[in-house]
Amino acid sequence: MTDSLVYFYYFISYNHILPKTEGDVRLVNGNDVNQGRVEIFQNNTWGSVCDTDWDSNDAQVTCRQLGLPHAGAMAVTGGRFGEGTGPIWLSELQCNGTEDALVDCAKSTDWQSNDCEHVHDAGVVCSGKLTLIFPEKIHF
Ligand SMILES: [Ca+2]
Repeated sequence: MTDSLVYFYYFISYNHILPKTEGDVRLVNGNDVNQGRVEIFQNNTWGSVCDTDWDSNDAQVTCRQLGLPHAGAMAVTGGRFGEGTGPIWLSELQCNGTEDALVDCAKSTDWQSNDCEHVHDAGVVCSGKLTLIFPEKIHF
């Protein structure tokens, strides 16, 4: 399949059909389906991840969990994909980059035990294809 077909399949399956389970992740408000604000499903509610300690290892795991290209995954900080409105479930994630899911990563704080604010919502860009990024919305 071409990349766009893969992304289309991802978009349909992950965002609209498959039931949500604890620890699922999704990307919100990106310019393409391979990027966006990271939200994780916990306690039947989608919530954000704080950008404290958010780095490329954490981004790689997010992309791998979604079945998206992860080798050149980039961590996006500072709520650049917009600010969420739900709980801020996770902060200070310490992924080593090889985990299959964000919930498998070590973290310095427990679920929702942080004083983070949505202006610090974390995001990812799951491929190194910089042409997919709209530069007016992301500034590294
Ligand atoms: Ca980290």
